[in-house]
Amino acid sequence: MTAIALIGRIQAPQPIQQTRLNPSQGEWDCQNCWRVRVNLGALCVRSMAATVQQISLSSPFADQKPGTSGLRKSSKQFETPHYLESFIESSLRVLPGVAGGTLVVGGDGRYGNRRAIGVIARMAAAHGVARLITTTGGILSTPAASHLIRQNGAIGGVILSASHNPGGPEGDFGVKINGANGGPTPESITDAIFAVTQTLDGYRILEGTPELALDQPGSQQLSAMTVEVVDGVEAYVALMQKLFDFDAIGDLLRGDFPIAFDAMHAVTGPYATRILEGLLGAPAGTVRNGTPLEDFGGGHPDPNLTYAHELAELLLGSDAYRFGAACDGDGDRNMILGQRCFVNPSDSLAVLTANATLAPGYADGLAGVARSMPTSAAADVVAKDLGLPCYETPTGWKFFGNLLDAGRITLCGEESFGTGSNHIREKDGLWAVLFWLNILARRREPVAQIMAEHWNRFGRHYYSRHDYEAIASEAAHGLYKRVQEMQPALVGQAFAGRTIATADDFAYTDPVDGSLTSGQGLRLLLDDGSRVVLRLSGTGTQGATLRVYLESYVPPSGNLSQDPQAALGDLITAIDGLAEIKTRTGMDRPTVIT
Ligand code: VG1
Ligand code: CO
Repeated sequence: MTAIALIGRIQAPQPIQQTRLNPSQGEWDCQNCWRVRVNLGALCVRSMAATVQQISLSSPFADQKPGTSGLRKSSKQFETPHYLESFIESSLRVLPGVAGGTLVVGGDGRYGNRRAIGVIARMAAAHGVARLITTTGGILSTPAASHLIRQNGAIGGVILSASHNPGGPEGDFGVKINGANGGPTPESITDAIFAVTQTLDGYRILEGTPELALDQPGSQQLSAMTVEVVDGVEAYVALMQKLFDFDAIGDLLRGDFPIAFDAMHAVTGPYATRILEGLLGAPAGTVRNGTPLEDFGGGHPDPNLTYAHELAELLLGSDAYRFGAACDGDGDRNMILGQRCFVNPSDSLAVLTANATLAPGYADGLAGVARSMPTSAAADVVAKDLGLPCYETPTGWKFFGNLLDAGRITLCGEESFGTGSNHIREKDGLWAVLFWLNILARRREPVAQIMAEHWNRFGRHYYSRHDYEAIASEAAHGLYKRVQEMQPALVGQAFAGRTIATADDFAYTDPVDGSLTSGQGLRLLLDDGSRVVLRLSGTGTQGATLRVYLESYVPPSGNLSQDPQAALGDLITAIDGLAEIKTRTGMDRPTVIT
C-alpha cells in the first residue's frame, strides 16, 4: 500500500530552443518535450502537468544489498512495484553531487532496460540532476558507460545490467552504480546505499511527463533536466583508436587472417560491428549474434567454453579461423581463442603485460599490474621480470579503482574473463580483443605460438575454475563454513602429495585508502606454490554458486604441454575429499569448467 502526496508543481523550464513547425498556423514545439505543437512560448498539456511526487513505501525492501557487481535479482523481482525505485532513490541520496550534476544512464539492452531508463530519468529530474546522458535505444556497454562518465565529468552513472546472467522476463536484471571516476562505487558507498534501502519510507519521482524519445541522438527536456541522447558507440570507438594501431590491425584482418567474434546477442554487437567490420575491414559476418536482444536469444551471455561453445567449437575443433573472441552481456568480459588454442584469462593478463609496449597506448610501459586473488599468478611472474609492482585484490573490479586512480597500476585483470586498464575504470571486453589483435598484428605469429613462447620464458600456471551453480543455499554455506572452521588445523597437513603451508580467509587492506575488506575466499596455499581457493559467488540469483579455483605452477624446465584438468587432477581430487563437494552439493561434476 502506498500513499501519494503531491509536493508541488515544478518550475517551468527556460526555453532552450524554438523550432517553428508551421509558421502559417503559428505552431511551435513545446518548450519542455519539444514534440507537441503549441502556441509560441507555451508548454503542452502533459508538460504542464509534470509534477514531483513523493511516493510513500509502506515498508522498505530488505534484500537490496549489492553483490560483487551491483544489485542483481530476477526480472520479476525488479518488476515488483517500487523495487527499482527504492534502490535508485537510495543511490541518489548517497551519491555525492546529484543536485546540479550530470548522470550517465544506459544498459545492455536486456528486458526492462527502457522502462528502467525512463524511471531513473524521472527520479533524477526529481532529485535535481541537471543533465542526464543516455544513448540511442538506451544501449550502452559497461566500459562505454565508464568512458562517458569520465569524458563528461559526470557524478557517476547507472548501468542496467546483470552482466553474464541470462535476461528476459524469466531471466535476471541488475543495476550497477558507478562513481565519478567511471568505476564501480567502492564498498563504503554500496554499504551506505544498502543502509538507506533498509529504512526507506518513500521516494521522489517526476510524474506526468512524456515518454523519453530514445530512438535518435538529440536533446530533450524533462522538467528542468536536460536529457541528452548520444550515440553510445562513437566516443568509445574514438578511445580505442587512440590506444591501438588500427592501421596494423586493419592490414592483418584484410590479409589471410579470418577471425570470428561472438557478441552473444548482447551489447557488444553494435560496437564490434562498427570497429571490426566497419573500421578494420573484417568481412561482413565476422561479428556473430551482433544484434542485442532483450533475452540474448534465450542464451547465457557468458563468454566461457560452456556458454560460448559454438564459438569454442569453431576455433578449437576446426582450422577455419586464426582468432576468435566473445564478450558478455554488458561487454566487460572477453574470451580469447586462437586456432585450436584457448587462452585462459589469467594467462591473457600475463601476455598483455609482457607485450603491452606493442600497443601505442602502452608504448611507454606500465606503472604496475594487479589481479584479483583467485586469478593465477601468471601476471606476477611477468611483473617481477619487468620490475613492476604487482597487487593482489579481492574479487570484483571495484577493488582496482583506487590503484588505477592513484596511478599505481596500468593493467589489471580477473580470472573470470575480465581484463582492463587505466583507460577507463571497468573491465573492457572489446579493448582486450583489440589489444590481442594489436599484438598479433605486430608479432605475426599464431596465438598458440605466442602462448608456447610465453610459457617457455616464464613457466606455466596450470589453472582451472570449477563452478557448481544453483546449489541449495544451506548446502553451499554448510560446506563453506565447515572448511573455514577446519582451516586452522589444516596447516602442516598433507594435501595432494604436498603440504598445506597456509590456510586462511583472504583479507585485503587497500594500500591507497587503508580500508580493510575481509572474508574474500578460503585459501589453501601449498608448499610448492600450488593452491586451491573456495569462494561463494556474489552475482548469482538462484541458490548459491560455489567456485573452486585450482592452480599449479610448472617452471620453464617442466612439462608445459599438459591438459590443465590432468595437470590439476590431484588437486581436484584432494579438494573434493577435503570439502566433500560431490556429496554435499549432490553434483557429480561442476556446471562449468574453465
Ligand atoms: C563474478 C566474477 C568476478 C567478477 C564479477 C562481475 O563474481 O567471479 O570476477 O568481477 O562476476 O563480473 P562472483 O562473485 O560471481 O564470483 V560482471 O561481468 O558480472 O560485471
Ligand atoms: Co559483465
